[in-house]
Amino acid sequence: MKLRYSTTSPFVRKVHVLAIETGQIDRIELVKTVTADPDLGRNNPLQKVPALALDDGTSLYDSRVICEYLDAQAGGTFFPPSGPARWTALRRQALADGMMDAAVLRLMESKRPETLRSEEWDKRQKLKVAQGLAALEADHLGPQLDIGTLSVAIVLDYLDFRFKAEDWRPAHPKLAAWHKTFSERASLRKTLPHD
Ligand SMILES: N[C@@H](CCC(=O)N[C@@H](CS)C(=O)NCC(=O)O)C(=O)O
Repeated sequence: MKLRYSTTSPFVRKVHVLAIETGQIDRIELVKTVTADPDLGRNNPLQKVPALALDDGTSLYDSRVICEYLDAQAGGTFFPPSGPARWTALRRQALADGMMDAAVLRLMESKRPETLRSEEWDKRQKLKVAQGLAALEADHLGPQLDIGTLSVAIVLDYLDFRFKAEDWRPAHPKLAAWHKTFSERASLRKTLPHD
């Protein structure tokens, strides 16, 4: 299997951590890919990373699908079977992914020429992240590792990586305490985002 990846993408990092945790990382060739690479379209018509090229010539995308595939291959427990734990994990993943989308869009907007940037657009994305953080502060996150808690830890690290000046910790003390302990896992430490 070949994983098209970047070292900055929080979506890629979900897949990377899950592959480490389920013991499959050695079976995956990591192919560093810039999203403008025309070749990426062969593995993901949406031209986004992560994309996983399987040995049978087919490809999987996006991070949600790849994570569930790898978990199923390994008989893992990242996606709890049907029941309340499953819906909680999937909801948390949806929230964290949505916050990642909003944060990535903010970053892209900030890179446009100043005259083209929209303050209104930035405000809309910022609101999603702020409301997401408030929802996570009110959530009862525990020590269990599943696709929900993994995605939450990764979006918090991404905010630290890209928006260091907007520290989310003071207004979200419970979330900050949870993150401090949870992010001690070796797989998370090993995959911290970097340029
Ligand atoms: N929903 C997708 C989102 C993936 C995504 O947005 N990846 C970004 C990198 S962080 C990307 O490739 N962006 C390029 C683009 O949007 O053209 C997933 O979960 O994999």
